[in-house]
Amino acid sequence: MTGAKIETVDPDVSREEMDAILKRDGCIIVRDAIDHTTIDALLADLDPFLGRKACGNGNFVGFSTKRLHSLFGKSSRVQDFIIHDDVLKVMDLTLAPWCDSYQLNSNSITAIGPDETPQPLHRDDLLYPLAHPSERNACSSVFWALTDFTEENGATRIIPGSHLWDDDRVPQDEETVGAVMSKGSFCVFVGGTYHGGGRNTTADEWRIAMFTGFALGWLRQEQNWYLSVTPEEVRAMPERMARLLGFNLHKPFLGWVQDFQDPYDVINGYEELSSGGSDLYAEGQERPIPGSKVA
Ligand SMILES: O=C(O)CCC(=O)C(=O)O
Ligand SMILES: [Fe+2]
Repeated sequence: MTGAKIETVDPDVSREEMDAILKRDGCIIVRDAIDHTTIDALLADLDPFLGRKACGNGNFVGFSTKRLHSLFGKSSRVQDFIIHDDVLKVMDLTLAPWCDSYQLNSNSITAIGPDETPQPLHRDDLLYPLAHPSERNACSSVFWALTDFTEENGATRIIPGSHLWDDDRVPQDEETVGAVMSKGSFCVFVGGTYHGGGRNTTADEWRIAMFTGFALGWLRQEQNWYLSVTPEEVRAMPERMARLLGFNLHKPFLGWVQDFQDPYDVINGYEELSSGGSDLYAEGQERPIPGSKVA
């Protein structure tokens, strides 16, 4: 330990205070942001899948850790943790300054079981060829505590301030701090922050997290949502959720379909062909203007 700590704030913390902490530390814990009833309902939906899921078999994915993916088809509660106001407030601060719209990068359950060894320390923005420190944050990671996170059961280890380090500095275990937090809280860190899953020294406790990663809207997403969710599932979602998955047009014209249509309109049944296209965002327009119908 170096004396560094991870700041814990209440959900009603001001944007200014949160921004200052994130800029300085690269990480923050938001305490008690979701109620236990919602968590227990999610865990009940996922329990059969987690029960039969095998543990990982590798240094990075662990040997006593279960990872569950494609959660949208497994529980209707998943979106409550993604389009959560407090989570989006952090993304507005850490990603919105560098894109028109940010997007969901990855979503999974990480359940660290008894006897797990620590995960190697890493930066989640290793997905992208970035030099550090980078003025533009590429991605931000959210870990929802679906159980209490303790020093003993594998709370994520984070090095506050390491988002400001250059690429030569090697992170040391002694520099990490455990993201100790109560069930219903979440920790967030920006992409350049060194971290890793913690050691679980308990005899019988599973530390269960929902990982929810976000990235700038102009980057390739870590998970390919277009093949992970069905069109029916997308149509049943709130618009914000569908757009975060990538059924969205990033200004000025990234990701269009057919004749410059917004993917959100197309997945919802817009089929007309345009007569040749027009500027997607005319001056003063909040939404793209789809091509006009061929007569
Ligand atoms: O489960 C954790 O606490 C951290 C996992 C992680 O950082 C990862 O898999 O990238
Ligand atoms: Fe990670």
